[in-house]
Amino acid sequence: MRIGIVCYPTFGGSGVVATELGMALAEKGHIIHFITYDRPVRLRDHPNVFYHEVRVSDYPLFDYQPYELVLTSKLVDVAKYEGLDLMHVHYAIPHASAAWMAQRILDAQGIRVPFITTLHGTDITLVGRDPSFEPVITFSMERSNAVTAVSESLRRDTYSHFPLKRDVQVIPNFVCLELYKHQHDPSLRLRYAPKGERLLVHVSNFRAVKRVDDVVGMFKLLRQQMPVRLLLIGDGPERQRIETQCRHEGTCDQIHFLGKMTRPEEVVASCDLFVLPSETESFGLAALEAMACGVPVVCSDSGGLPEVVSHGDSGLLCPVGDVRAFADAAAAILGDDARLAAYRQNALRGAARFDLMEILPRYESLYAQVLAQVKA
Ligand code: GMT
Repeated sequence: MRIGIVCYPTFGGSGVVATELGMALAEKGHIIHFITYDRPVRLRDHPNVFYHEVRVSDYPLFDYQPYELVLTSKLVDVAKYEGLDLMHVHYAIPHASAAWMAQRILDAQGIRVPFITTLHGTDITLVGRDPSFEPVITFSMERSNAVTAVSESLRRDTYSHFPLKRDVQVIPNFVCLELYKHQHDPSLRLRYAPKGERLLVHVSNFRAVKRVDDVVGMFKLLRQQMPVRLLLIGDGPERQRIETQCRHEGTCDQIHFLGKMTRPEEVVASCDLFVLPSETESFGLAALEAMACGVPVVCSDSGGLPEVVSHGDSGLLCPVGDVRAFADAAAAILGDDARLAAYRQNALRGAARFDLMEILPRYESLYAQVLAQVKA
């Protein structure tokens, strides 16, 4: 199949999932065209993969550049000249409405190209709910040839936040287990945990919804119980404030800010525990990636996280905002070598449920279904 993939090219989970899906489809022989405003961070060179940049001009009349329109035109262009069989857009805003408009334009020229919308999280739970977006999101979901959500929780949220009548199919996020290794890197341990301390790690885009303050809060409580160090990977709006606070408190030798990384799993694999105290998380791809490295997870019991992390098995779930519960949960996992080893094994086993090899055929069969409907 010739598939056009639209996504955000940044470090967010939706872009990562879209990119890894495209790479895996390319590996299976499909021809994949990525259409977005920058090269997706995880995109690797492959003979079956092509990247089309959506360039927005800076015409002085526009206070706000019309990205959605330029994206639509690019979609029409790629669909027409590369002979796309279908478009798969990740994150509803503004990709679903752009795909719908492209579809209408192509249709007027006698070219039928269906599109699938994959909902990822904040497009439904935070941004999409905003009344200034709602009518467009509802409409473009209704008009998509298929809609998928990355967890049961997100599917439920979609129906509770939007007056949607159509079906939404759950296809969970995945991880390519082959790409992950489970060994500690001795040099990394020496750098960040030189006295054999337990090593905690958090990866996010440092938005308020991630509650990075709680990571630091639970860490401060935990270090009263055992020698620990914390690695914070990623960057975003909250980082500066939290880093400044750590400098004032003199904890820079214990908390390390590593910034954005293209392959965070190379660091995560050397850590003992992944912490994700998010307010809400439709799935929690970062938690799954940690599990795929054999790292157990302490996370909030909100959104789709309980679908990914099994309480008392691959990690522990805590109430949102309860830093004491997070610290106690971390202590329970880290306090004993044998228990930590068991959690590590369970994390690996838990991640295997989301192996790419299991999930990829579900997307392929959805594509085939949609194409068959359009041809019928
Ligand atoms: O919040 C992020 O980390 C970015 C965001 C995105 O769309 O790029 O992530 C959402 O999609 C991910 C991939 O499906 C999910 O794993 C995240 O849980 C989800 N984030 C939230 O729901 C807050």
